[in-house]
Amino acid sequence: MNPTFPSFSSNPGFVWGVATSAFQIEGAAQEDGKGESIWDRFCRQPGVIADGSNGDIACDHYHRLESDLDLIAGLGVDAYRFSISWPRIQPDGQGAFNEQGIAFYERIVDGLRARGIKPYLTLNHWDLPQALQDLGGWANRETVHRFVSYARYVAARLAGRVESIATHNEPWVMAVLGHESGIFAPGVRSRATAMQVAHHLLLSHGLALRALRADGCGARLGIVLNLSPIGPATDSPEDVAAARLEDGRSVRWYMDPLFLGTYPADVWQHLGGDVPVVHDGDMQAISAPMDFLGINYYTRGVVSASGAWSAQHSGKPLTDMGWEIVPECLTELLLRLHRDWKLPALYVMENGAAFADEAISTAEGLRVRDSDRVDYIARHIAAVGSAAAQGVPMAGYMVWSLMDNFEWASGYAKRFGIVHVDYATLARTPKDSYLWYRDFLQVQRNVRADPLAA
Ligand code: PNW
Repeated sequence: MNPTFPSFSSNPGFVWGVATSAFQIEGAAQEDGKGESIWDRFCRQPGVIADGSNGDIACDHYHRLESDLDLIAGLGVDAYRFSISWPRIQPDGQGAFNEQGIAFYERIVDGLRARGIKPYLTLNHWDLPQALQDLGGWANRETVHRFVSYARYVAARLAGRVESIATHNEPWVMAVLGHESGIFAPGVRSRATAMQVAHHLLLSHGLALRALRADGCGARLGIVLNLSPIGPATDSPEDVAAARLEDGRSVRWYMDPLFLGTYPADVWQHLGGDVPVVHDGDMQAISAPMDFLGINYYTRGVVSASGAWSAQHSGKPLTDMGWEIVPECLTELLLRLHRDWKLPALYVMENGAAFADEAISTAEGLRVRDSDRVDYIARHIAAVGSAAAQGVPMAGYMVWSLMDNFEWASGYAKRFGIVHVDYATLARTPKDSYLWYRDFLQVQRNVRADPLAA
C-alpha cells in the first residue's frame, strides 16, 4: 500500500464524502426569486467581514452546477453533503414556496444520483430568511414552527431521493457566535438571547424529526454539532473548573438534551438569569431518537480561567485559521462521546484545514501543491480509524470542503478547498489534496472489493 495513505479498515457501508454549504458557494443571491438571508444582510454591515466581501457571487456554484457535480464524481466519493438555502425556496420563511428554488436542489439531487453519489442534505446551514429575523429570528419561538413547515416541504419534495437529512449545522455557532459574541449573523450580543436561540434550534430539530417521521420520510435523520475536546491550560483548580464549564457550554449543552433529555445542571446554574424559557414537553421532543449524529471537527479547545492561553504559543502546528493541528484529539473526542452517551451511527460531517496555497503554472497546466492539507486529512482519517477500531460506531467521514469558498467572517481569504478557486475567473483547479483523496478512495474501494488483499 502507498505509505502516504493511512491504514483504515472501514466497516461495511462506511461512507466517504466531501461537503459544502449553500451560502458559502452558491452566489446567485438575488436570482430566480431567492429571498434575502441573514448572511446577505450581515455582510453589508461595514467591518464585519475581514475582506469586506459577501456571498453575492461566491463560487458561482448556482451557474456551474453540472461541472461542479463532475468534480465531485471525479473524486470517487460515496456521498456529497450540501445544504439548502431556506430563503431560496421560501423567500419569506413562511407562506409561498419558490418553485425555481426547489428546482435547483432537485437538479443537485438528481445529478448526484445519476453519478452514483448519495445526497446528504442539511436543512439549516445558518442562512435564515431575513424576513424571519425581522420577526425575532431564532429567538422567537414561532420560528421553530416555521422551520418544521419548511422541513416538511423539503422532505416531501426530495426525501425519496436523499439518503440523509440533517436538521441543523452547528447550533452552538448560530447561538453563540451569532447571538452572544455577535461575530456571525445576525450579530446580536446577548447571552440570554443566545441560550434561547440554542433551545429553539434544538426544539425545532426534535419537532422536525417527529413531523418527518409521521410523514413517513424515508431518509435517515439527525443533526450536526461542532464538538471539540476542551481541556484546561494548566492543572490549577481555576483552569480545570473553567474548562469543565466550557465543555458544559459547548458539548454537554447539546449532547445532554439530545441524548438524555436534560440540560446539564452545572451550566444551568452558572447561567443564572440567562437560562432559556423551556415549555412542558420541549425536552421530550428534543430527545427524539436519531438515526445518526454528525460532528464537525477541526481542533481542540484549551481554556484558562484568566483567558491568557493562546494557540500561537502552544508549540503545536497551526492552520491558517490559527487552529492547532491535533488529530489525536479527534480520537479522544470520539471515544469520549461513545463513553458518555449512547450514540447512533456517528459521522464526521466536516474535517479539513485552511492553508494559503496558490496555483502555479507548470508545463502540464495549473498545479496547486498543498502537502500540509494532505497531511492534515490523512492524519485525521487515521484518527477516525483508530476510534472505529476501539468500538466507536463510525459510519462516515467527509472532507471540508470541496472547493475554496466564502469562509464567513474571514471572507474569501481563508481557503479550505481541495479544489482551488480563482476568484477573478472562478476557474476550478483540483489541488494535490483532491488527487490524493481520489487515490486514497480508490485504494479503499479495492480493499472493500477484496478485503483479503488489504
Ligand atoms: C464550520 N469556531 O464553522 C462550518 O460548518 C463551516 O461552514 C465552516 O466553513 C467550517 O467550519 C470552517 O470554519 C465553524 O469558531 C466556524 O469554533 C467557527 C467555529 C467552528 C465552526
